[in-house]
Amino acid sequence: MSRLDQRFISLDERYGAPNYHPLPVVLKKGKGVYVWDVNGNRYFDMLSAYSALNQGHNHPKIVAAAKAQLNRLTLTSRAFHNALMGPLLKEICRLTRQDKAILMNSGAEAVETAIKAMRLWGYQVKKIPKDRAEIIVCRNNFHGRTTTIVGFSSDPNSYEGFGPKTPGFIEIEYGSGKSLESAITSNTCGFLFEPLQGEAGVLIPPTGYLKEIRALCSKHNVLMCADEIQTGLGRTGKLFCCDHEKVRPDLMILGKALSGGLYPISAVAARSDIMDLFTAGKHGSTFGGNPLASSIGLAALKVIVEERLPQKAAATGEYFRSLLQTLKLDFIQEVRGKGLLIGVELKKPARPFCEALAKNGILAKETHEKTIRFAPPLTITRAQIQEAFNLIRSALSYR
Ligand code: IF1
Repeated sequence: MSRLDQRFISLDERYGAPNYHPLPVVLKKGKGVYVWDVNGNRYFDMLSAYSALNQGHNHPKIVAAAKAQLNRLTLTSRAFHNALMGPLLKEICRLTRQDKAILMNSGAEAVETAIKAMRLWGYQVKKIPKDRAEIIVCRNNFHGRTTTIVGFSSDPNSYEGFGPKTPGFIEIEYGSGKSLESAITSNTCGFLFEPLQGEAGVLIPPTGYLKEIRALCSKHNVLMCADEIQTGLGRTGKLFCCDHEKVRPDLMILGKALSGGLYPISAVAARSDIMDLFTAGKHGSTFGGNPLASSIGLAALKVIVEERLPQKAAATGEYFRSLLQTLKLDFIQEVRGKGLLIGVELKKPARPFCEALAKNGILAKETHEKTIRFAPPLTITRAQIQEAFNLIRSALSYR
């Protein structure tokens, strides 16, 4: 670590809450799949801000849209209309094949929005008795950090010390249709799930699970709500992870790459009979749907579609996984993933390996102690994958 690094790290440690345990790398520039630290060293970004940078760092088209809008109008107030929110809502609806959408900022806010929508629908449409609505969630879920959301997390590190938990959430086993069906009651309004569990360690449910839960939700009049914040917008090799089984949820939650990493933008898209329940005053946000966010969101989606990023992720992801499978190292338990969301599960703690990777020019982060997650921008080329793999191989073999 250089003295320059140490200067910035000391400031973070002296003045910041210690709520992260970052690798000792201080970044100051990014372009495409690369980032540079304050000493001028170049790295492959294999985390992509947890999939917010599917389009790569500083994508020129998204940056241009943002710059143009910065000089025009950034924020109005939802008390008035603006000329950019509508086009973004329309594009989100077209891509998700949903009727209506609502714009928020962070992912957690969009999850909260979906929870409110499902409860409203439960009371007003399904006629669940007052304050009795239940939402089913999965063990090892990750949906964000608000008090309500951490209250239904099964990770003590997320919820311990933040009680009392918000009532009305029922936990089931992930990947089991049986577990879902046996938890449904007449008070169940919705089922909130990740089509692939990211934070839990890139856990892929059994084939047919998405179709099965779609059928169960329809059969029992329960809203199916997919959190595609991390898996959506191309990451897993389809535009949405639910597309792998041609399933359309009743509500879809988007975030992260909806802005290409420039700005926090999130959304919930759903059927109009659900979304129309949000009448005036029932929900809102100062910044949600503002002109700057809308212009960035439109440009970010355009890049995903025009550059065929889902198709690219499918092909380069398969190539990357096949290279990783050739690593014959006795401490590797499993290589798994979908598209460019890849987990390498080790038989021992992953942190020292992530530190070794960083020294070799690869930025990746451990998840759940023993899994290294590789999730580069979807713009990464085959040649870049090859180059990155060589660095990964030498870092892992050397340790
Ligand atoms: C952290 C993980 C990723 C998400 C899903 C909602 C949200 C997230 C499926 C909330 C956010 C983040 C947040 C970040 C770490 C990160 C993460 F490691 F925790 F699991 F991506 F892999 N639903 N995920 O993945 O979105 O409010 O943050 O915008 O909290 O440290 P947000």
